[in-house]
Amino acid sequence: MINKSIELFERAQQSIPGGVNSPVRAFKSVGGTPIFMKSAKGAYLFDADGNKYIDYINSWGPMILGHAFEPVVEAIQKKAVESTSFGAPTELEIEMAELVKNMVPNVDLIRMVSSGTEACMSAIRLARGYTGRNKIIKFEGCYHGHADSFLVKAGSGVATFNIQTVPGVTSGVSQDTFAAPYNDLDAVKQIVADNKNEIAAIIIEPVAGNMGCILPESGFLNGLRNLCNEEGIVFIFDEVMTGFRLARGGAQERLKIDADLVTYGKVIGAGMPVGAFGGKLEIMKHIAPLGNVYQAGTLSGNPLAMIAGYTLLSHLKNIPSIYDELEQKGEYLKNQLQAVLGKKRIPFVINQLGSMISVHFSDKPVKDFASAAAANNTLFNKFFHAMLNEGIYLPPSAFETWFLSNALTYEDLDYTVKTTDKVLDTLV
Ligand code: KE4
Repeated sequence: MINKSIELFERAQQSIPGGVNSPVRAFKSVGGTPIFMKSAKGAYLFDADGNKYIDYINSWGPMILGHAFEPVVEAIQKKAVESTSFGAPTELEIEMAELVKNMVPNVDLIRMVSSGTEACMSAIRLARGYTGRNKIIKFEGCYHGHADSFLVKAGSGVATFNIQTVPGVTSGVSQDTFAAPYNDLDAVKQIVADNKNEIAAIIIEPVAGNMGCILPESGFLNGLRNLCNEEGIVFIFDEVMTGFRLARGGAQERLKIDADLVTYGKVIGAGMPVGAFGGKLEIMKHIAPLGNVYQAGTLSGNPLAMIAGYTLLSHLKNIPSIYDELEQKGEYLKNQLQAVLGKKRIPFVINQLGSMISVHFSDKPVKDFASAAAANNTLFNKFFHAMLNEGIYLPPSAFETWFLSNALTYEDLDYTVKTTDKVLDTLV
């Protein structure tokens, strides 16, 4: 029973576009009424009607240790009474930058912003300013936020709503963005060869999470790294999802590849608005006020956001067992789902790395946007609602990764697997 959500959704649409402040929350691709949440604690969400859900979205990534993690809540409460913003430098921002540098060794300088979009947008501008080149390469199905340059064959909500070209993005902007298939190194090499000395940056989700979870094939990222070295292209890892999640040092540590610039969001803010971009001094020294690549933000380094992120990152840094536990839970969920799905008469693929996982009803590997789009996503949409009705909150789109929090118990995981087994029998 979700009468309150239905009522709130009606009301919300009178004053908010589509009734939501971010399109992916609208359940447009899966259909039905978005669930309005009232509170959350640990691995569980509680909606406006009092229903409880096991959460596999975790605010699209930030809640890696679960909702309302006490140390973070207490830190915010304590900091709030000292003012919520100064618009002036603070020691806390230095401590936050030093903590990130300690966790991510190849970052010499890091700039805080207020969202992943801002981080990626700024990183691209910096790469263009540093190289003097205009063009960028991204990958079909990857999502780097809603800055104009990125809304070309993007993932997440752009893919979910099948928006081929986003109105308002001018041809002047989109002509400088090339999109190659994920895992297709030859396609990237061809674009670079056709645009010799014109490519400023290649930006990639090192493990993609915006077309479901899609892993880089062996040699792909190293091939891009070598290509960038040979061609003087800035290699940007968009770690808004993977940062501080796949390892303390994120995908760079996990996959043992150094990018030139790296962007962060989500976990770095513990659910408060924080993004960041950082990298080698050689490049970062071009950012204002050091250099002339202008980038700014009234609330960048905001004390509440900083203390939230600093508190969460400190836990992740100082309790290494967290990553082992997340690893084991991700593997366990994948193996158990594999076992129950394997007994069904439906083709499926499970992609998983650490605490990122997705299920695709596909009879072939899902290794790029085309194969993710070719899966039986109609079945996924029915699966989504069947799980939701049983109290399991999955991302409302086949073009999203699921995120595990370390607050999930093995009972939660077992219930998820048992419910998957049960609902699929009713759907196929
Ligand atoms: P934000 O501007 O939404 O903080 O971050 C943009 C962004 C950048 N890079 C990656 C890899 C991302 O996944 C995101 C945002 N992720 C989506 C979920 N697919 C955010 C959810 C939403 O749009 O509401």
